[in-house]
Amino acid sequence: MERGEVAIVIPAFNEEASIAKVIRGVKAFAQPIVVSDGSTDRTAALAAEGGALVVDLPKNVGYERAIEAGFAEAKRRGFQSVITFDADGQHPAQTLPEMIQGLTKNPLVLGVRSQKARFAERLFGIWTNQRFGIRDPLCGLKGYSLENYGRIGFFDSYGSIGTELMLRIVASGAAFSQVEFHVQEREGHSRFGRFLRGNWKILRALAFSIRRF
Ligand SMILES: Nc1nc2c(ncn2[C@@H]2O[C@H](COP(=O)(O)OP(=O)(O)OP(=O)(O)O)[C@@H](O)[C@H]2O)c(=O)[nH]1
Ligand SMILES: [Mg+2]
Repeated sequence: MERGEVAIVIPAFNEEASIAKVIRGVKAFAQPIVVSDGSTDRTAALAAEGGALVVDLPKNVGYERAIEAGFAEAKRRGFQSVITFDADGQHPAQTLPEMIQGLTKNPLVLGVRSQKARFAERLFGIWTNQRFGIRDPLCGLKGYSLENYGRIGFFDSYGSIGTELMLRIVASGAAFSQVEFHVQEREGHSRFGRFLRGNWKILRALAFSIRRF
């Protein structure tokens, strides 16, 4: 896959502590597109300075809708594939060559973290593993061919924490590969809500997913 064909979509909400370093890391492999939605720090400015394309939304729209905006931007600019990548420094850029290589063979490549932060994430993983062989459904590192996104038409419709497009692609019978990696320490606190709030959102998304898939 050519360099100009892959966009790295990075949702970033108040990630000024890590965004510059994350962009330096991924830029070596593909074009970063940072989506900042209502960040009140220098996230958007630092991303632009670092050489990322920046989608800067005026208000906070949440994780899925930020990624949705990144997919739309990548499609508009003619990229063939998107890899989603966290802005907090937890994803190592060294996984990208394997992810990009995987996308030349399958329309979906899924990251598998060395550890999962929350109880509900493990529960979600038990279900997806039994149902589809997906080991880490809530990993933020995932690669998609934009052909599937174009056909399906959206990334998320029910607050699936970044799992709906993956589940739709796999449920349609497409092949996928999985790439294991070591989670790096986060800079700053979770934007997602670590304990009760995070677990509750995940359990809600799991209930919706089981009903649908
Ligand atoms: N644009 C945007 N990005 C978001 C939003 N919420 C989370 N993110 C980003 O999504 C990525 C993952 O969020 P995290 O808070 O690290 O979630 P997590 O990795 O599950 O949680 P930790 O294990 O605590 O780090 C980070 O790059 C965040 O900046 C949001 O509302 N808007
Ligand atoms: Mg994180």
